[in-house]
Formats: sequence, C-alpha cells, structure tokens
Amino acid sequence: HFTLFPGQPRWPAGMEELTYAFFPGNDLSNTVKGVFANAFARWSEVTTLTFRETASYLSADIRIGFFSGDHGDGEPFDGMLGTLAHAFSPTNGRFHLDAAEDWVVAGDVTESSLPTAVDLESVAVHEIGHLLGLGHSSVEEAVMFPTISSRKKKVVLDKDDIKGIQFLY
Ligand code: TQI
Ligand code: ZN
Ligand code: ZN
Repeated sequence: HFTLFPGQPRWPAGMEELTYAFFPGNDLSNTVKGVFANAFARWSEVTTLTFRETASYLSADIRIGFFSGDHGDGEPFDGMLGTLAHAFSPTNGRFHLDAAEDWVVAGDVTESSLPTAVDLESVAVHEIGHLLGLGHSSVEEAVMFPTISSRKKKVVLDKDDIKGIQFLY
C-alpha cells in the first residue's frame, strides 16, 4: 500500500501548474530533458497537475540538478550506486541526482547493459512521486516500492501509485 509523508504534505490546492527548472551549471541535452518531461507526464496523466519547464532555476517550484559528492545540502552523494538521487516532500522542490551514476538516458536499459547502469526515467518517476508527496509503497510493482533491480526499467505507474497520488490530488 502507498504511504504519505507525516502530516500528508502536498502542493497547495489551486496550484495545479508546477514549474520545474534544471540547474544551469549542468547544461543538459534535450534528450536528457525529454526523459524528465516524460517522467512528469506519467504523473500529470492521472491527476489535475501539469508541469512546465522554466528557465528560471531560482523561482521554479521543482529544481533538478546532477551533483556529485558533497553538494552543500548536508546529504552528500556516495559515488556509483548506493544512493542514486534524493527528492524531498512538498513543497521543498529539491530534486538532486548523483552525477557519478551510469545514467541510461536513451533507449532501454537491458540485461546486457553495464552492471552499474541505472535507468534515468525510472529514478525520475520515483523521485517525482516523492516531490508530489508520496512515500514508499509496500506493493512490489509500484514505482514507489523502495527497491529497483539494476538494469531494469520501471516507469509505468501501478494502480497503487495512482491511488496514492489521487488521494492527494
Ligand atoms: N534514494 C532514496 C529514495 O528516493 C532516498 C530516500 C530514502 C527517501 N528514504 C526516503 C526519499 C524516504 C524520500 C522518502 O528512495 S535512492 C530508488 C528505489 C533511490 C531509490 O537513491 O536510494 C529509486 C532512488 F526505489 F529503487 F529504491 C530512486 Cl527508484
Ligand atoms: Zn542534494
Ligand atoms: Zn524513494
């Protein structure tokens, strides 16, 4: 079953359009940006929320960046594997990814990918769940289940993810 954060924080009612921006220092390709756009779309399809990219990093609701090691928020990344990314409950909006991972951004992660390969869209869909207010789920098929098999793609929302997000929005 899905869980929420203590106090059930959510983005305020009436705030249906959330903006997101990429850390300007990363200079990401359109392919990478497209992966995030697809991940946001999976959640907007089942809620009244919409997501729009903005160039203004500081004023965006959701701020996305790739960082390595200690990046100034007291939660340093740990190099390859281990922690892949972190995101915080509403309305924090911080969404950081570990730059040290072998992120797979184009095409499919498969059994023959590097053992360290991590599918970016799978992690993005999971972290956006946290950004919107979902904790972890006990349902193994859910994207909010707290483990992911390496070299696997898990991007389709399960009924349980949908029930959770539709409870909030
Ligand atoms: N990052 C953890 C996660 O997103 C951070 C975390 C631990 C967390 N406990 C939390 C965030 C409670 C919010 C609430 O779960 S991670 C997975 C999964 C990670 C893990 O790098 O370990 C995914 C990132 F689900 F596979 F384990 C993405 Cl998909
Ligand atoms: Zn961080
Ligand atoms: Zn998680």
